[in-house]
Amino acid sequence: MSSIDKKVALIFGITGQDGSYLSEYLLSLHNYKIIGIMRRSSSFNTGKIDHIRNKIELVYGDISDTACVFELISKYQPDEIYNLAAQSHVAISFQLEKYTMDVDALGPLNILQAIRLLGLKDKCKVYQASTSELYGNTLNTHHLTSLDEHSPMNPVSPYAIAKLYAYHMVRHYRDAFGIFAVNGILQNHESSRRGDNFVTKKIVLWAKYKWFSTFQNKDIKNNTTLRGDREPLHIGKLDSSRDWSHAKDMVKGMWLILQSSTPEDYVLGSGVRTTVRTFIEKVIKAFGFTVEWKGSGLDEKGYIQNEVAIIVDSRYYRPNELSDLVGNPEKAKTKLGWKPEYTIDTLIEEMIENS
Ligand code: NAP
Ligand code: G4F
Repeated sequence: MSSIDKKVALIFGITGQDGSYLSEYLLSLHNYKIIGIMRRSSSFNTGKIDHIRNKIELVYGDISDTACVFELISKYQPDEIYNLAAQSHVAISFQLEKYTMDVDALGPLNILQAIRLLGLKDKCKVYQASTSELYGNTLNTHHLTSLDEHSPMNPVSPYAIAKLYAYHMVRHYRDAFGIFAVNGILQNHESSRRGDNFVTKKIVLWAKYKWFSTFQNKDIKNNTTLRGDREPLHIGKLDSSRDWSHAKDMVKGMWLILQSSTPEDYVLGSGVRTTVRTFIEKVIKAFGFTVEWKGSGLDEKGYIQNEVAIIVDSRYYRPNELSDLVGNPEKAKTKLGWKPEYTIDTLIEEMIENS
């Protein structure tokens, strides 16, 4: 296919976990020209996309800079925009309230306004990275078994409040101006490319590099000992649960959502909930060991071979905790034919192998 026939995809947030997998996925389809927007940073931030750099075009930009967003959209006239850019850490949003609002709420507005004011309504579709955080503790307060597109939204963090504004703006632009703008309401998704300070990656990095010592062999279960210089894991709420998928499965869903004949919002997730405690147990088991828990609350500790390995630490508690999330992806499965390939166990395997 010649470059003239290719669709132009503009990806905000290309240097992040999802941006890197989405780029790989679009490249595998062979009919996309990919323009990635990267932020200027004091050290290089392209580690997750360096392997595909010669197949994509990278430009500097910032989603909170209105003129910059207008100029980029005007210059590239994209067929599809994927907005994955965000201050994406929930706990940190309690310390960066306004910044999180500028990037996560007003950033998407810049994109929507540009499409409208540049007259690109019939040319350009836009995907907004919405989140299961929008629901807050609705599962508990409304006695629901899972979260779908109609579940009440009650955000409990500055991050979720900012994302809720963007979610509604996307729907507003769709209804008021006829723009093909859609929300993917995604449950948590992880991988070896996950940021190091999200809980799953933090646990995997600790196990692999701070507690266990593995030989250069794929059979880690039978080739692991304890490190001589091991350090315990400091962790927050052990009994919070999340619906963890692999990011590779999620980016395929993002693309499917944009290919639909009608613009609609979709929930993506595995439909399986796992607590932080169980995630830790599964990771430790993958190394061939078991953990024994003693105590409760802030006094609880995890022991491996009678040695303190996990310490509950209030530094990782949030001012307002979202304790339970599990999605119902039935609409995406039925209407889009979306089908995830990873399970929680194969996700953990991939994370341990490649982190
Ligand atoms: P991530 O790894 O933190 O990536 C975020 C991306 O946004 C990075 O490329 C980052 O650039 C970029 N970015 C941050 N501020 C920006 C700004 N002002 N202008 C332009 N780019 C900016 O997040 P992710 O896990 O891939 O998630 C992708 C999106 O999905 C985010 O919007 C997140 O909120 C949302 N989401 C994620 C999950 C999940 O479980 N992963 C679930 C639901 C929704 P740098 O590399 O320079 O930092
Ligand atoms: O890994 P987390 O920081 O992810 P969280 O807060 O669920 O947010 C992620 O998923 C959202 C979708 O639901 C995205 F919108 C968002 O951008 C991000 O990708 O924390 C998961 C759980 C929480 O309950 C947290 O309190 O783990 C608990 N936790 C316990 N100890 C910890 C820790 N979280 C972190 N980051 N670090 C801890 O030490």
